[in-house]
Amino acid sequence: MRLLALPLLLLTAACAGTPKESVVMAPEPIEAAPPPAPVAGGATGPGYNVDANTGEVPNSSTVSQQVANPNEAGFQNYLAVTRERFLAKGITPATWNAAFNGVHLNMKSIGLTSGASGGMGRISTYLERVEPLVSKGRGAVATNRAALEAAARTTGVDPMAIAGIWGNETGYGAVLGNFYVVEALASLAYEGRRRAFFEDELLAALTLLQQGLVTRAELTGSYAGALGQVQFMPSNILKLGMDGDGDGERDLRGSLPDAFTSCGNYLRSHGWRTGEPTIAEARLPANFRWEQAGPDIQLTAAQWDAMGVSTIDGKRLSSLVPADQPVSILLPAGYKGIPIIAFENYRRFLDYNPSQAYAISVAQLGNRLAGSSDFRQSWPADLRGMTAASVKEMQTYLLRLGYDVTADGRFGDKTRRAVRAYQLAEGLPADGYPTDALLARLRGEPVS
Ligand SMILES: [Ca+2]
Repeated sequence: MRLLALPLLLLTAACAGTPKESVVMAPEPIEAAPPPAPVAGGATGPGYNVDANTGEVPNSSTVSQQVANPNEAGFQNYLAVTRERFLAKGITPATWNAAFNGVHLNMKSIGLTSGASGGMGRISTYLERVEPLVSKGRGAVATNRAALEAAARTTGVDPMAIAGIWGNETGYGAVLGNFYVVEALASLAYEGRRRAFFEDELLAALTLLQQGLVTRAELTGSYAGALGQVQFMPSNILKLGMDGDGDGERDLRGSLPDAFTSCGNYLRSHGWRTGEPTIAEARLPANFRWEQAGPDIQLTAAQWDAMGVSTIDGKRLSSLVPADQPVSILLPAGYKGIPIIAFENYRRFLDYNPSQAYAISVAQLGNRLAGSSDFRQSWPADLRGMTAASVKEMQTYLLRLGYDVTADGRFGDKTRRAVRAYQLAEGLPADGYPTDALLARLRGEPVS
């Protein structure tokens, strides 16, 4: 995708702490995360919807409400209102003034966060990035092995899982982002679709500043406000940031031990299971029922074993994780592509960034850095996935046929289930993976 440096920059935005409902930052996910809450009401007219008499924002400004026409005057009005609320929450005027001196509405942040959702995204985009990150990562890992292993000892998280996140988020520290995150977060909060989320992060960023944990210059990061080597949102630095090098400070930008330990701490706090794998290439039995695949379907390791599913090396799943662990089989490119076993630890990467493609990419990079060979099965030649417009058109047809979908152009679990049901009804391989050929069938075009 895009320019060389841009993929990393886009990836950097959607990281630690991006909640599940996020769509704004998921970079070309295989399936877009669920859509944001519907915009309530919607601002009318230009600018931020502030009552002319009272200067107050209707229904409290923390209510998500998309501003129809973001502009500088509206932004400054919004800041004036927000300032008062933040001072009531303990931010000092000095902190606020220092943080907001010279801050303007950043339309680039808004554009980048709105543009990266819908459609199916491309697993290929991620997979193409894995191999270069493997070769680059070998050097980065060798140089920093002691710090990675120390972080692993402290947190119980696989050091190569941490390296996989480090590589994917910032190219091993090469691309940390150059947005002033106070400006980015304030702009995104003002824009309104996810106001409460970005206001919380803005408050956290100002708290970091006020507590002297960062300088203003150090609040430089992604267009969506993520910071440092492993791209933590400010609230996660406060909650989960750790001092890995023992100097008493949590410096996730300048200190790799701090960044690695914090990253491990994030994964641990979300339920990382020490010593267990994340993903493995699957070998499926000839009679595998495609409708059992998908991130929304979990069977126990023992159940998959009983069906004859194994790793590509022939290992039983219950030899790798407890027999009762819920496990999914993923088909990131449909039944013609490579089947992947996704264990519980895989889901910790989704906690970091709710994009299946992202999580597969991180997991595979970690596996490769740990010495695994590349996938042995092959991907289909065309890995493009559908555009948002095509997904929307497909959803419209499915809706007309009575399937439970929303015609929003986003490919999530609901659409996956509808596609699967349609495929079953039509006697097609029910992998829940829509293609342009499926859309052609729905249109009534001749099926090749
Ligand atoms: Ca430190």
